[in-house]
Amino acid sequence: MTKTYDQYRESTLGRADVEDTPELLAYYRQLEDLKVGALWTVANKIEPWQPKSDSVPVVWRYKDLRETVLRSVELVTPEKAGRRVIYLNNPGRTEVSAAVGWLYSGLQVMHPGELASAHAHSSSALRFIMEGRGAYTIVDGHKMTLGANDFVLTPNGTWHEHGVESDGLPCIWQDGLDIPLVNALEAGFYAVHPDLQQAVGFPVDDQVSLWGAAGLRPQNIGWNKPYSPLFKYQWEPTYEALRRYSEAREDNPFDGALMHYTNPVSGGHVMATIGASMQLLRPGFVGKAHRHTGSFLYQVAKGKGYSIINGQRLDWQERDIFCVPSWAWHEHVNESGTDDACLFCFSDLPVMEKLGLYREEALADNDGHQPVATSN
Ligand code: 1HN
Repeated sequence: MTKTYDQYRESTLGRADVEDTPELLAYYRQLEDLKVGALWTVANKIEPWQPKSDSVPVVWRYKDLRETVLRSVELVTPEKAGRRVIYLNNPGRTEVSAAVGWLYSGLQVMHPGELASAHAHSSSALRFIMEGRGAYTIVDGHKMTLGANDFVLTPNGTWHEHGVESDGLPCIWQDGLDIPLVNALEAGFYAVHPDLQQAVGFPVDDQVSLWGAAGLRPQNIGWNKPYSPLFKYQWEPTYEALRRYSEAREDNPFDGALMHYTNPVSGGHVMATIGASMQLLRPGFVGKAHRHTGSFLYQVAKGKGYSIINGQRLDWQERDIFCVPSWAWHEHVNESGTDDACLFCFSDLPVMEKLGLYREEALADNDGHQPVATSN
């Protein structure tokens, strides 16, 4: 049987183990002058035995954030701010403004009658609607109306803008972007639309009309862009699909009933760099612990429960957001004995998969459950 990475880890054999001597220290200084370095001085750091995330597990509770986010309406306008957003700042990732790993997230608020102008960037983005009425997003001339728990794409390179109809209610949604990743790759471009606002060129919600019927593909309408033509995934059919799935199959031991939002043309992830899923934890579900590569940001679409992440218990309820850093042990529990819980999640899974970096492991000890070190 092959050894697990954990079993190899104890050995120092074959690892860099060079002690400093005055000659070596002088040599290192010479190397520095030449803008080079000796690999053995950094090898153990740059080649970790296994992923060691700088991100820490965090839960952002909506009851703590909501009022603060709403207060920004009194302080700045969307015109001045560009986007009126309070972003999630993981204490281990403040230098790159990431919520977890290479993913950015924030809460954006708009009042009825407000508009945020059109722009485009190399980052791919998504929105998950948290509350309000009358919100819309326009993506490359396609206008979409948005309600709570709807999920919308604004892929890499598309012109996009948002607003709330004058007869709506204040709206708050979660933005998710791959900005830290695109910046790390030094590949980011950004442009403001020359007219500040784009024209709506199609019937409202036309992409949903064309591409949103499960199992049906429109004749004579092509799509060859590297992201899903179905820009909006509505809550009701998503929840219905999850309920049917959970009636048709046993739970997955780690995730209950989990479905990926997909590109209806390819069957693959919705965008090249960001994937998303919704999972249903049936009443009383107690998941087992596993870990995998990739960074994951969850929003509680429905219900109440907790997750244990690297031994830390994080309690959550509807609208709370929490993160699972790469290679962190995690297990989810639905605390209700009567109601299901639903977790929306977005991640860099498409990147991990495409680059051949996805790896997954179940916790073998203790019947698959972590000891809980701290509660939060
Ligand atoms: C962006 O385009 C939006 O379109 C929100 O609403 C947040 C954060 C950084 C860069 C672009 C939006 C953003 C963003």
